[in-house]
Amino acid sequence: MSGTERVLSGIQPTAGSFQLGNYLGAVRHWVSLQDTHDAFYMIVDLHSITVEQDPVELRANTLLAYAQLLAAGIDSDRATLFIQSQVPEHAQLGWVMQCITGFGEASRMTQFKDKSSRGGTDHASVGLFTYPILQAADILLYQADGVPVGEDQRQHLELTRDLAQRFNTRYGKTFTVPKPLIVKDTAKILDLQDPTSKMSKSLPTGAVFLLDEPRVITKKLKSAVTDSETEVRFDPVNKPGVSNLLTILATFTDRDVEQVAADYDGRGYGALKGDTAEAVVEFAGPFAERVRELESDPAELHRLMSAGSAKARVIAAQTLALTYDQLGLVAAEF
Ligand code: AQP
Repeated sequence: MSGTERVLSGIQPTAGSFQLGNYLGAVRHWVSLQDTHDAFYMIVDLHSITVEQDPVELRANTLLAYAQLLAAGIDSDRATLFIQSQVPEHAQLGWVMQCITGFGEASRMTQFKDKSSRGGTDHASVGLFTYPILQAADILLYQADGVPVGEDQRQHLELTRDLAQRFNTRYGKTFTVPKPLIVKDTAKILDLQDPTSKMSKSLPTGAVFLLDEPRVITKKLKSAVTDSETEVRFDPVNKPGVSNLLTILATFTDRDVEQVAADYDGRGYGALKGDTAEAVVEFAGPFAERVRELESDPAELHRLMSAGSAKARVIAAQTLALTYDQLGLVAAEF
């Protein structure tokens, strides 16, 4: 069902599988949002190339990401599900947005600082630096009213809002200024080996991948870093590792996290880890099976992708034409 408010979100094809955080913090909510909103979801392959990708893997991962979104419950009839690079207006509006962004303003984005520090700022690409500006273009192209954001994306959405307002003030009303969509129970899932940082596809040692074999998932959860105490308590500040496991278990079993914590009173970390692994495997097993089924028909996946991108492009082209016109760029008459 299409509602009146439009939402937009995206995921990078940076690995062969989504990790637990991508699902619990984002994709799971996208599935519910398609019931109440006019939903646009995309595989942001242009964002993924801000760090070097192997072309063969990127192609395979893009197809797999699409299959995973379908397997998770995104309905390509209800939501517009598409590939960013198949809609050239993203890169075109991205350039316009770069031209109205201050260098200092872009320099304040903390995610660039985090991600570039992994390999040293000198080795980071300019694309990684301007990533949030392309993200602004992604959102503004579709005149999205709301963007479901986790804490890590809040600063980028603020930049998007500033850029939309700046453009509208300078050149006349062109863009909808998007609002953050606060989704209830948006969990931030932490790295299992370093529970002070978030779980990430690109940090595989501490990540649980949904398409991993059940025994790998179980092993990773059972060896999650906790602390030297024995008491199971939900306390994200002092017990991030234990609280992370509680969050994962509570979300998969649809229960309140405090209630789950109470169940493990006096039972120790081993029981918590075992049950969390079981709950994740119970979801991941059938999920992986659905993905394999979808993957076995690549022609159908390509057909769905192209249809989604064509649908998205109709709106993107309208917004870009309006933007160019407002800027004073002369339209061709061919
Ligand atoms: N650990 C997490 N907890 C909650 N939400 C998360 N997301 C990612 N990690 C967590 C959310 O997943 C959506 C898609 O993410 P993305 O692929 O576009 O980029 P990302 O945030 O950079 O995800 P990764 O897994 O960490 O990828 P890499 O390693 O490639 O950078 C987003 O909505 C994000 O908030």
